[in-house]
Amino acid sequence: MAATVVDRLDGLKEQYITRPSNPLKHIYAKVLEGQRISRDEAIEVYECDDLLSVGILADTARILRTPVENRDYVYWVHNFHINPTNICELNCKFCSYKKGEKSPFAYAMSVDDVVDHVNQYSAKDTLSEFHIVSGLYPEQGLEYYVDLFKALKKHFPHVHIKGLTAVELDYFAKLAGITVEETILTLKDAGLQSLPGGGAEVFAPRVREEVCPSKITGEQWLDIHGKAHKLGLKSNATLLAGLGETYQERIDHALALRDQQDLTGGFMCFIPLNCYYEGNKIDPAHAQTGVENLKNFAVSRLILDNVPHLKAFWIHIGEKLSQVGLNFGVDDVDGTVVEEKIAHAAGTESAEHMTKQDLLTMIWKAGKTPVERDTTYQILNVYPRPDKID
Ligand code: V47
Repeated sequence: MAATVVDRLDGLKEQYITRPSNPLKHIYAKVLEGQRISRDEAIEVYECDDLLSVGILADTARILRTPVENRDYVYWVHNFHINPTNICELNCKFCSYKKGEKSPFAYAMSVDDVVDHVNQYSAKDTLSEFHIVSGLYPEQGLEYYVDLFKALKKHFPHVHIKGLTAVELDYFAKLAGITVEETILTLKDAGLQSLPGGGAEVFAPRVREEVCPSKITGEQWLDIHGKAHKLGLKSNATLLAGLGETYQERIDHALALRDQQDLTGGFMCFIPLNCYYEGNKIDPAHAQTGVENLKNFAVSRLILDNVPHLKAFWIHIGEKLSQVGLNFGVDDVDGTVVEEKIAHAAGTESAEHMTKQDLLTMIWKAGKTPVERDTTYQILNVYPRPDKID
Protein backbone atom coordinates (compact mmCIF):
# COMPACT_ATOMS: atom_id res chain seq x y z
CA MET A 1 0.00 0.00 0.00
CA ALA A 2 1.49 3.38 -1.03
CA ALA A 3 2.24 5.86 1.75
CA THR A 4 -0.26 8.71 1.95
CA VAL A 5 0.88 12.30 2.09
CA VAL A 6 0.14 12.36 5.81
CA ASP A 7 2.38 9.34 6.37
CA ARG A 8 5.12 11.04 4.45
CA LEU A 9 4.91 14.44 6.09
CA ASP A 10 4.47 13.10 9.61
CA GLY A 11 7.22 10.53 9.25
CA LEU A 12 10.97 10.37 9.43
CA LYS A 13 11.38 12.59 6.40
CA GLU A 14 9.69 15.50 8.12
CA GLN A 15 11.73 15.00 11.30
CA TYR A 16 14.86 15.04 9.15
CA ILE A 17 14.08 18.27 7.35
CA THR A 18 12.70 20.17 10.35
CA ARG A 19 15.61 19.42 12.69
CA PRO A 20 17.00 22.68 14.12
CA SER A 21 20.32 22.45 12.26
CA ASN A 22 18.69 21.91 8.85
CA PRO A 23 19.60 24.82 6.55
CA LEU A 24 16.46 24.38 4.44
CA LYS A 25 13.82 24.16 7.17
CA HIS A 26 12.56 27.72 6.56
CA ILE A 27 11.97 26.91 2.88
CA TYR A 28 10.20 23.68 3.87
CA ALA A 29 7.83 25.77 6.04
CA LYS A 30 7.05 28.00 3.03
CA VAL A 31 6.39 24.97 0.82
CA LEU A 32 3.97 23.55 3.40
CA GLU A 33 2.14 26.89 3.52
CA GLY A 34 1.97 27.04 -0.29
CA GLN A 35 4.08 30.20 -0.47
CA ARG A 36 6.26 30.96 -3.49
CA ILE A 37 9.99 30.63 -2.98
CA SER A 38 12.23 33.57 -3.83
CA ARG A 39 15.28 33.81 -6.10
CA ASP A 40 17.58 33.85 -3.05
CA GLU A 41 15.92 30.77 -1.56
CA ALA A 42 16.36 28.94 -4.86
CA ILE A 43 20.08 29.80 -4.69
CA GLU A 44 20.17 28.38 -1.14
CA VAL A 45 18.79 25.10 -2.48
CA TYR A 46 21.44 24.96 -5.21
CA GLU A 47 24.17 25.70 -2.66
CA CYS A 48 22.94 23.21 -0.05
CA ASP A 49 25.17 20.15 0.45
CA ASP A 50 22.44 18.19 2.21
CA LEU A 51 21.08 16.43 -0.86
CA LEU A 52 18.50 14.42 1.07
CA SER A 53 16.89 17.61 2.37
CA VAL A 54 16.81 19.03 -1.16
CA GLY A 55 14.99 15.89 -2.33
CA ILE A 56 12.50 15.91 0.56
CA LEU A 57 11.75 19.58 -0.09
CA ALA A 58 11.04 19.09 -3.80
CA ASP A 59 9.16 15.84 -3.29
CA THR A 60 6.97 17.53 -0.68
CA ALA A 61 6.16 20.29 -3.20
CA ARG A 62 5.22 17.63 -5.76
CA ILE A 63 3.11 15.66 -3.27
CA LEU A 64 1.21 18.72 -2.05
CA ARG A 65 0.32 19.76 -5.61
CA THR A 66 -0.82 16.29 -6.71
CA PRO A 67 -4.26 14.78 -6.06
CA VAL A 68 -4.05 12.16 -3.29
CA GLU A 69 -4.87 9.23 -5.55
CA ASN A 70 -2.07 10.12 -8.03
CA ARG A 71 0.81 10.69 -5.63
CA ASP A 72 2.84 7.63 -6.57
CA TYR A 73 2.14 7.91 -10.28
CA VAL A 74 4.96 8.34 -12.78
CA TYR A 75 3.81 9.24 -16.26
CA TRP A 76 5.11 7.93 -19.58
CA VAL A 77 3.87 8.20 -23.16
CA HIS A 78 4.07 5.88 -26.16
CA ASN A 79 5.70 8.38 -28.49
CA PHE A 80 7.72 8.47 -31.69
CA HIS A 81 10.23 11.20 -32.57
CA ILE A 82 10.35 12.52 -36.12
CA ASN A 83 13.07 14.90 -37.35
CA PRO A 84 12.21 15.63 -41.00
CA THR A 85 15.58 17.26 -41.78
CA ASN A 86 18.94 17.94 -40.18
CA ILE A 87 19.61 20.91 -42.47
CA CYS A 88 19.50 24.16 -40.50
CA GLU A 89 20.36 27.79 -41.16
CA LEU A 90 21.28 28.43 -37.54
CA ASN A 91 24.72 27.80 -36.11
CA CYS A 92 24.04 27.09 -32.44
CA LYS A 93 27.35 26.23 -30.78
CA PHE A 94 25.84 23.32 -28.85
CA CYS A 95 24.19 21.60 -31.81
CA SER A 96 25.91 18.50 -33.21
CA TYR A 97 22.85 17.49 -35.20
CA LYS A 98 22.69 20.32 -37.70
CA LYS A 99 24.27 19.94 -41.16
CA GLY A 100 24.80 22.42 -43.98
CA GLU A 101 22.76 21.78 -47.14
CA LYS A 102 25.84 20.56 -49.03
CA SER A 103 27.07 18.18 -46.36
CA PRO A 104 27.17 14.50 -47.41
CA PHE A 105 25.36 13.77 -44.13
CA ALA A 106 22.49 16.20 -44.80
CA TYR A 107 19.04 14.69 -45.29
CA ALA A 108 15.51 15.94 -45.88
CA MET A 109 12.50 13.61 -45.78
CA SER A 110 9.54 14.06 -48.08
CA VAL A 111 6.03 13.73 -46.60
CA ASP A 112 5.83 10.20 -48.06
CA ASP A 113 9.24 9.34 -46.52
CA VAL A 114 7.90 10.30 -43.08
CA VAL A 115 4.70 8.29 -43.50
CA ASP A 116 6.71 5.26 -44.71
CA HIS A 117 9.09 5.66 -41.78
CA VAL A 118 6.22 5.53 -39.27
CA ASN A 119 4.64 2.62 -41.11
CA GLN A 120 7.81 0.60 -40.50
CA TYR A 121 7.32 0.87 -36.72
CA SER A 122 5.76 -2.38 -35.57
CA ALA A 123 3.87 -0.83 -32.62
CA LYS A 124 2.44 2.13 -34.57
CA ASP A 125 -1.17 1.13 -33.82
CA THR A 126 -0.75 1.82 -30.10
CA LEU A 127 1.25 5.04 -30.49
CA SER A 128 -0.29 8.11 -28.91
CA GLU A 129 2.16 10.93 -29.75
CA PHE A 130 4.37 12.18 -32.58
CA HIS A 131 7.13 14.51 -31.35
CA ILE A 132 8.23 16.46 -34.43
CA VAL A 133 11.12 18.94 -34.49
CA SER A 134 13.54 19.85 -37.21
CA GLY A 135 16.00 22.37 -38.64
CA LEU A 136 15.36 25.77 -40.20
CA TYR A 137 15.41 24.79 -43.88
CA PRO A 138 13.76 27.07 -46.44
CA GLU A 139 12.66 24.08 -48.58
CA GLN A 140 10.54 22.84 -45.66
CA GLY A 141 8.44 25.81 -44.64
CA LEU A 142 4.81 26.19 -43.64
CA GLU A 143 3.45 24.44 -46.73
CA TYR A 144 5.55 21.33 -46.08
CA TYR A 145 4.33 21.07 -42.48
CA VAL A 146 0.69 21.61 -43.48
CA ASP A 147 1.05 18.69 -45.93
CA LEU A 148 2.95 16.60 -43.38
CA PHE A 149 0.43 17.07 -40.56
CA LYS A 150 -2.51 16.38 -42.89
CA ALA A 151 -0.84 13.18 -44.13
CA LEU A 152 0.00 12.01 -40.60
CA LYS A 153 -3.58 12.69 -39.47
CA LYS A 154 -4.93 10.79 -42.49
CA HIS A 155 -2.76 7.72 -41.91
CA PHE A 156 -2.53 7.77 -38.10
CA PRO A 157 -5.62 9.66 -36.85
CA HIS A 158 -5.22 8.24 -33.32
CA VAL A 159 -1.82 9.91 -32.79
CA HIS A 160 -1.53 13.41 -31.23
CA ILE A 161 0.82 15.76 -33.09
CA LYS A 162 3.15 17.63 -30.71
CA GLY A 163 5.37 19.54 -33.06
CA LEU A 164 7.51 22.56 -33.90
CA THR A 165 9.41 24.69 -31.46
CA ALA A 166 8.81 28.42 -31.09
CA VAL A 167 12.03 28.86 -33.10
CA GLU A 168 10.54 26.99 -36.07
CA LEU A 169 7.16 28.77 -35.82
CA ASP A 170 8.90 32.15 -35.89
CA TYR A 171 10.93 31.06 -38.94
CA PHE A 172 7.92 29.73 -40.89
CA ALA A 173 5.97 32.91 -40.16
CA LYS A 174 8.82 35.05 -41.51
CA LEU A 175 9.27 32.83 -44.60
CA ALA A 176 5.54 33.01 -45.36
CA GLY A 177 5.29 36.73 -44.55
CA ILE A 178 2.46 36.20 -42.06
CA THR A 179 2.12 36.56 -38.30
CA VAL A 180 3.00 33.85 -35.79
CA GLU A 181 -0.69 33.65 -34.84
CA GLU A 182 -1.66 33.03 -38.48
CA THR A 183 1.07 30.41 -38.73
CA ILE A 184 -0.16 28.60 -35.62
CA LEU A 185 -3.79 28.69 -36.79
CA THR A 186 -2.84 27.32 -40.23
CA LEU A 187 -0.88 24.47 -38.64
CA LYS A 188 -3.63 23.81 -36.11
CA ASP A 189 -6.11 23.44 -38.96
CA ALA A 190 -3.75 20.90 -40.54
CA GLY A 191 -3.52 18.79 -37.35
CA LEU A 192 -1.03 20.40 -34.94
CA GLN A 193 -2.23 19.82 -31.34
CA SER A 194 0.54 21.02 -29.01
CA LEU A 195 4.09 22.41 -28.95
CA PRO A 196 7.19 20.70 -27.56
CA GLY A 197 9.46 22.61 -25.19
CA GLY A 198 12.62 22.81 -27.30
CA GLY A 199 14.54 25.87 -28.41
CA ALA A 200 14.33 27.56 -25.00
CA GLU A 201 18.01 26.77 -24.15
CA VAL A 202 18.82 29.33 -21.45
CA PHE A 203 16.83 32.57 -21.72
CA ALA A 204 19.64 34.78 -20.33
CA PRO A 205 20.81 37.17 -23.12
CA ARG A 206 24.43 36.72 -21.95
CA VAL A 207 24.29 32.95 -22.62
CA ARG A 208 22.30 33.26 -25.89
CA GLU A 209 24.76 35.83 -27.21
CA GLU A 210 27.56 33.34 -26.52
CA VAL A 211 26.00 30.09 -27.82
CA CYS A 212 23.09 30.90 -30.18
CA PRO A 213 23.18 34.59 -31.15
CA SER A 214 20.95 34.15 -34.25
CA LYS A 215 18.17 32.32 -32.41
CA ILE A 216 15.00 34.11 -31.24
CA THR A 217 15.38 35.72 -27.81
CA GLY A 218 14.03 34.27 -24.61
CA GLU A 219 11.28 36.94 -24.61
CA GLN A 220 10.25 35.92 -28.14
CA TRP A 221 10.21 32.22 -27.15
CA LEU A 222 7.91 33.01 -24.22
CA ASP A 223 5.72 35.30 -26.31
CA ILE A 224 5.19 32.60 -28.98
CA HIS A 225 4.22 30.02 -26.34
CA GLY A 226 1.84 32.58 -24.83
CA LYS A 227 0.26 33.10 -28.26
CA ALA A 228 -0.09 29.34 -28.77
CA HIS A 229 -1.75 29.01 -25.34
CA LYS A 230 -4.24 31.74 -26.22
CA LEU A 231 -5.03 29.92 -29.49
CA GLY A 232 -5.83 26.74 -27.56
CA LEU A 233 -2.57 24.77 -27.81
CA LYS A 234 -0.84 23.45 -24.71
CA SER A 235 2.96 23.33 -24.66
CA ASN A 236 6.05 22.22 -22.77
CA ALA A 237 9.19 24.11 -21.76
CA THR A 238 12.84 23.12 -21.47
CA LEU A 239 16.11 24.42 -20.09
CA LEU A 240 19.36 23.24 -21.68
CA ALA A 241 21.72 23.06 -18.70
CA GLY A 242 25.47 22.76 -19.16
CA LEU A 243 26.14 25.73 -21.46
CA GLY A 244 28.15 27.63 -18.86
CA GLU A 245 25.13 29.34 -17.28
CA THR A 246 25.09 30.33 -13.62
CA TYR A 247 22.60 29.09 -10.99
CA GLN A 248 21.11 32.58 -11.07
CA GLU A 249 20.53 32.31 -14.83
CA ARG A 250 18.83 28.91 -14.46
CA ILE A 251 16.64 30.32 -11.70
CA ASP A 252 15.73 33.41 -13.77
CA HIS A 253 14.78 31.07 -16.65
CA ALA A 254 12.35 29.21 -14.37
CA LEU A 255 11.00 32.47 -12.91
CA ALA A 256 10.31 33.81 -16.43
CA LEU A 257 8.38 30.62 -17.21
CA ARG A 258 6.44 30.95 -13.96
CA ASP A 259 5.47 34.55 -14.91
CA GLN A 260 4.38 33.44 -18.40
CA GLN A 261 2.38 30.58 -16.91
CA ASP A 262 0.58 33.02 -14.58
CA LEU A 263 -0.49 34.92 -17.70
CA THR A 264 -1.42 32.18 -20.17
CA GLY A 265 -1.45 28.90 -18.22
CA GLY A 266 -0.73 26.46 -21.08
CA PHE A 267 2.53 24.83 -19.95
CA MET A 268 1.98 21.17 -19.08
CA CYS A 269 5.49 20.17 -18.19
CA PHE A 270 9.01 21.48 -17.60
CA ILE A 271 12.03 19.48 -18.77
CA PRO A 272 15.56 20.33 -17.58
CA LEU A 273 17.83 18.91 -20.30
CA ASN A 274 21.55 18.12 -20.18
CA CYS A 275 24.01 19.31 -22.80
CA TYR A 276 26.31 16.74 -24.46
CA TYR A 277 29.56 17.84 -26.01
CA GLU A 278 30.72 15.59 -28.86
CA GLY A 279 30.96 17.33 -32.22
CA ASN A 280 30.10 20.82 -31.01
CA LYS A 281 31.81 23.92 -29.66
CA ILE A 282 30.72 23.97 -26.02
CA ASP A 283 33.36 23.38 -23.37
CA PRO A 284 32.69 19.98 -21.72
CA ALA A 285 33.94 21.50 -18.46
CA HIS A 286 30.34 22.82 -18.17
CA ALA A 287 28.95 19.26 -17.93
CA GLN A 288 26.35 18.71 -15.23
CA THR A 289 27.15 16.31 -12.41
CA GLY A 290 24.50 13.90 -11.15
CA VAL A 291 24.05 16.07 -8.06
CA GLU A 292 23.48 19.13 -10.23
CA ASN A 293 20.90 17.26 -12.32
CA LEU A 294 19.01 16.41 -9.14
CA LYS A 295 19.21 20.01 -7.93
CA ASN A 296 17.97 21.24 -11.33
CA PHE A 297 14.92 19.03 -10.84
CA ALA A 298 14.37 20.12 -7.26
CA VAL A 299 14.71 23.86 -7.90
CA SER A 300 12.45 23.63 -10.98
CA ARG A 301 9.75 21.83 -9.00
CA LEU A 302 10.00 24.39 -6.20
CA ILE A 303 9.88 27.48 -8.44
CA LEU A 304 7.36 26.24 -10.99
CA ASP A 305 4.45 25.88 -8.58
CA ASN A 306 2.04 26.56 -11.45
CA VAL A 307 3.33 23.96 -13.95
CA PRO A 308 1.82 20.57 -13.12
CA HIS A 309 4.53 18.18 -14.31
CA LEU A 310 8.32 17.84 -14.22
CA LYS A 311 10.03 15.50 -16.66
CA ALA A 312 13.31 13.60 -16.49
CA PHE A 313 13.96 12.95 -20.19
CA TRP A 314 15.70 9.61 -19.65
CA ILE A 315 17.63 9.98 -22.93
CA HIS A 316 19.43 13.04 -21.51
CA ILE A 317 19.47 12.18 -17.82
CA GLY A 318 20.08 8.43 -18.08
CA GLU A 319 17.78 5.71 -16.78
CA LYS A 320 19.38 5.40 -13.35
CA LEU A 321 19.45 9.09 -12.51
CA SER A 322 15.89 9.44 -13.85
CA GLN A 323 14.85 6.85 -11.25
CA VAL A 324 16.56 8.84 -8.50
CA GLY A 325 14.98 12.04 -9.85
CA LEU A 326 11.58 10.60 -8.93
CA ASN A 327 12.50 11.57 -5.34
CA PHE A 328 13.41 15.13 -6.38
CA GLY A 329 10.08 16.37 -7.71
CA VAL A 330 9.99 14.49 -11.03
CA ASP A 331 6.73 12.75 -12.03
CA ASP A 332 7.32 12.02 -15.73
CA VAL A 333 10.02 10.18 -17.70
CA ASP A 334 8.89 10.98 -21.28
CA GLY A 335 8.42 7.75 -23.19
CA THR A 336 9.39 5.17 -25.75
CA VAL A 337 10.88 7.88 -28.04
CA VAL A 338 11.77 5.16 -30.58
CA GLU A 339 14.52 7.11 -32.29
CA GLU A 340 16.29 10.07 -30.67
CA LYS A 341 18.85 11.83 -32.84
CA ILE A 342 19.72 15.24 -31.36
CA ALA A 343 21.39 14.21 -28.09
CA HIS A 344 22.80 11.06 -29.72
CA ALA A 345 24.58 13.20 -32.31
CA ALA A 346 26.24 14.92 -29.34
CA GLY A 347 27.26 11.72 -27.57
CA THR A 348 24.64 10.71 -25.02
CA GLU A 349 25.18 7.07 -24.09
CA SER A 350 21.51 6.26 -23.45
CA ALA A 351 19.67 3.85 -25.69
CA GLU A 352 17.77 5.40 -28.63
CA HIS A 353 14.45 3.98 -27.50
CA MET A 354 12.78 2.01 -24.69
CA THR A 355 10.03 -0.54 -24.99
CA LYS A 356 6.88 -0.26 -22.92
CA GLN A 357 8.13 -3.14 -20.75
CA ASP A 358 11.49 -1.38 -20.17
CA LEU A 359 9.67 1.76 -19.03
CA LEU A 360 7.34 -0.13 -16.70
CA THR A 361 10.26 -2.00 -15.14
CA MET A 362 12.31 1.17 -14.70
CA ILE A 363 9.42 2.87 -12.87
CA TRP A 364 8.41 -0.17 -10.79
CA LYS A 365 12.00 -0.66 -9.68
CA ALA A 366 12.04 2.94 -8.46
CA GLY A 367 9.12 2.06 -6.17
CA LYS A 368 6.48 3.96 -8.18
CA THR A 369 3.39 3.22 -10.25
CA PRO A 370 3.79 3.65 -14.03
CA VAL A 371 0.91 5.43 -15.75
CA GLU A 372 0.60 5.61 -19.50
CA ARG A 373 -0.66 9.07 -20.45
CA ASP A 374 -1.43 10.90 -23.65
CA THR A 375 0.32 14.16 -24.52
CA THR A 376 -2.08 16.26 -22.43
CA TYR A 377 -1.76 13.96 -19.38
CA GLN A 378 -5.06 12.16 -19.79
CA ILE A 379 -4.54 8.80 -18.10
CA LEU A 380 -4.69 5.84 -20.51
CA ASN A 381 -3.52 2.92 -18.33
CA VAL A 382 -2.34 2.43 -14.76
CA TYR A 383 0.12 -0.44 -14.15
CA PRO A 384 0.13 -1.48 -10.46
CA ARG A 385 3.39 -2.99 -9.25
CA PRO A 386 3.39 -6.79 -9.58
CA ASP A 387 4.59 -8.96 -6.67
CA LYS A 388 7.61 -10.00 -8.68
CA ILE A 389 9.42 -7.71 -11.18
CA ASP A 390 11.60 -9.46 -13.77
O1 V47 B 1 15.90 22.38 -28.04
C1 V47 B 1 20.55 20.61 -28.73
C2 V47 B 1 18.63 20.33 -27.10
C3 V47 B 1 16.46 20.09 -27.51
C4 V47 B 1 22.06 19.47 -27.70
O2 V47 B 1 8.62 18.90 -25.14
C5 V47 B 1 20.88 19.35 -27.01
O3 V47 B 1 8.22 16.93 -24.36
C6 V47 B 1 21.91 18.02 -25.48
O4 V47 B 1 13.30 19.93 -26.65
N1 V47 B 1 23.10 18.13 -26.08
C7 V47 B 1 15.43 19.19 -28.17
N2 V47 B 1 20.79 18.64 -25.91
C8 V47 B 1 14.82 18.22 -27.16
C9 V47 B 1 13.57 18.76 -26.57
C10 V47 B 1 12.62 17.84 -25.88
C11 V47 B 1 13.05 16.58 -25.48
C12 V47 B 1 12.15 15.75 -24.85
C13 V47 B 1 10.84 16.12 -24.65
C14 V47 B 1 10.42 17.37 -25.05
C15 V47 B 1 9.00 17.77 -24.84
C16 V47 B 1 11.32 18.26 -25.66
O5 V47 B 1 17.69 19.39 -27.46
C17 V47 B 1 16.82 21.37 -28.19
C18 V47 B 1 18.09 21.71 -27.49
O6 V47 B 1 17.84 22.41 -26.32
N3 V47 B 1 19.96 20.07 -27.66
N4 V47 B 1 21.84 20.22 -28.78
C19 V47 B 1 23.22 18.84 -27.20
N5 V47 B 1 24.41 18.97 -27.76
